[in-house]
Amino acid sequence: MEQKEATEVQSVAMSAFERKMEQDLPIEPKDHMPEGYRKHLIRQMSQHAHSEVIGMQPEGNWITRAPSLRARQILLAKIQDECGHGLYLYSAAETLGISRSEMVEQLHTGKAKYSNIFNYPALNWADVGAIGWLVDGAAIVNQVSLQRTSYGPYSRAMVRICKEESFHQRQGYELMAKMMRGTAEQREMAQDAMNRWWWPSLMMFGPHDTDSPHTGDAFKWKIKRQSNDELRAKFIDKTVQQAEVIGLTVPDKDLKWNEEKGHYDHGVINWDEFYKVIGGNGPCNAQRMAHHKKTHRDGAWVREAAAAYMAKQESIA
Ligand code: BYC
Repeated sequence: MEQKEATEVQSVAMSAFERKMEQDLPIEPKDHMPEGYRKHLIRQMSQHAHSEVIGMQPEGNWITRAPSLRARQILLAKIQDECGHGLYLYSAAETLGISRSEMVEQLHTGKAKYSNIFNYPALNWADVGAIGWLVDGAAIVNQVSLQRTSYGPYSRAMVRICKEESFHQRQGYELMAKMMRGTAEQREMAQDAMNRWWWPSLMMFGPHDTDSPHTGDAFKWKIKRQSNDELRAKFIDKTVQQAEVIGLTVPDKDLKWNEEKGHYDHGVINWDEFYKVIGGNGPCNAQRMAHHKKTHRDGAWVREAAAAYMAKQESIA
């Protein structure tokens, strides 16, 4: 009898989830949800949070070397935003029943990934522009789409993140435009940065749809609203025009407008490089993880102090 009742409760809860899905209503933390949906979100959201936090490293190197006070203030504000994005996303993921320390543990043991793009070095000041313009530009195309993702806390985090991300993209584009108006050497630096960041930025959207194992479930559960290839095409279309305006050349000899599709066709993406990088063997993987682990260890006293303070407040109340 008890077993029968439990099964009935379960099936009513499941149909409530399905009804919400059908009606395009957000799924909230206390709603019943299939285990696969919960796991899928934890994987994606924690990886998204890790990307925001690890993503501070390549640009962080340039705070003390920014060429003017204005540039330094802008870069500092941008990097602080990225940290905030990581925090919103960790908090949103925690509503699914995983703790922040478990997520960090998964990052440190290699179980959780972070975006391929942050395993490349930022070699000079033009790279700061390329990161803002191309990396944040790619991220925003993906994140605008995720504003309509089915999980309420994730979708709401995206709305706020997108507002900040558009400022990031513009600061990067402004920096690149300024360099393109500068000396021959500066123009060369900007083009070189574009050449190095273009292809890894295209990889940020993930493998082609035909090779993307999670896309099927992601569409079924309305976690993704547009596919990896659709979003990549959107990014290419708008970025090629922006490059032309400031005189940069897209490093792809096969790039060609396809009238029929209404999109650019692009050259072959080096997926061997992508899998090598996300498998832990990119140019900076070891450095990024070592830095994160050290900083996490060094910050242990802050977490302990915050926990002790909270315990004290609770004992007073
Ligand atoms: N990098 O089936 P697929 C930022 C993995 S940060 C690494 O297509 P899915 C910023 C994928 O995880 C913003 N791994 O997966 C911060 C899966 O492996 P697992 C970062 C990747 O989830 C600081 C396997 O490949 N944005 O803006 O359906 C400074 C198969 O892929 C990548 C996000 O994180 C990749 N690029 O689609 C500046 C967006 N792509 O998990 C800027 C949120 C794929 O089975 N994430 N993989 O081991 C998403 O939208 C989706 O997860 C993806 C992939 C589109 C990335």
